Amino acid sequence: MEIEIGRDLFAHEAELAAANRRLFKEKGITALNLLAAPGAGKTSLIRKTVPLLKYSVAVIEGDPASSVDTDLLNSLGITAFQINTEGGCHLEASMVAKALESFQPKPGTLLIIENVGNLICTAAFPLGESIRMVMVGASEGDDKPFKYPDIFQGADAVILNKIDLKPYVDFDSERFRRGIRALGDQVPIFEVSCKTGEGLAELAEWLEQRVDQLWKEG
Ligand SMILES: Nc1nc2c(ncn2[C@@H]2O[C@H](COP(=O)(O)OP(=O)(O)OP(=O)(O)O)[C@@H](O)[C@H]2O)c(=O)[nH]1
Ligand SMILES: [Mg+2]
Repeated sequence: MEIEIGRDLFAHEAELAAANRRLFKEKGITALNLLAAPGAGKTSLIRKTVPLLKYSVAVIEGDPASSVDTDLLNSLGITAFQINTEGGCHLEASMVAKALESFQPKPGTLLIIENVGNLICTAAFPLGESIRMVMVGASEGDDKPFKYPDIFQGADAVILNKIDLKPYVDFDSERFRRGIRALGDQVPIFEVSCKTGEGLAELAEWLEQRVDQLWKEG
């Protein structure tokens, strides 16, 4: 019986995600779901990468509480809207749809959705995004792909952040890459540092090409 309930829940979430996909299309928005553990550097990535992009960007920030990240981004001139999950460990498609009733990015916008910091629950709740990026901070350890495989499934890009810390935290990039490759696909892996800026230009270039391709595909 419990399995049935779980199935119904995930089928329902998949329907809501599909409805969001239609909504994004109607509004002319490309949505990107940014997934990572707390403190991996999601907001840092947004603030450092957005100025490198040719697209108009808007951000939805998902956090259990506070508007810290949204306030920071808005203060930097990056349009951001806060969703508080009131303690919830992930964003849901319905929360994003509701946010878009009051937050109206203009057509042609790349909408970056910073999900709640979490490597487990966020994997199970699609938001209707067409780009899914998963980020790990080097200080979290090179074993994350082995321990949290679900979050990496279906990712369009994997980002290893905080590479400036690699020597101090004994992070083995080869082991990390083996873990990703063991999941069976050839997803691009970008090594970056939001502190030094290393690798961000390559990531921004890849993202622009991906968005261009999605626009062409309609
Ligand atoms: N050394 C180093 N520190 C970084 C890097 N990127 C981010 N940080 C620091 O890591 C901390 C967390 O960064 P955030 O960007 O707030 O991380 P987040 O994933 O948005 O965190 P939550 O929204 O709380 O889940 C901050 O103190 C950043 O300055 C990096 O590349 N290198
Ligand atoms: Mg953040």
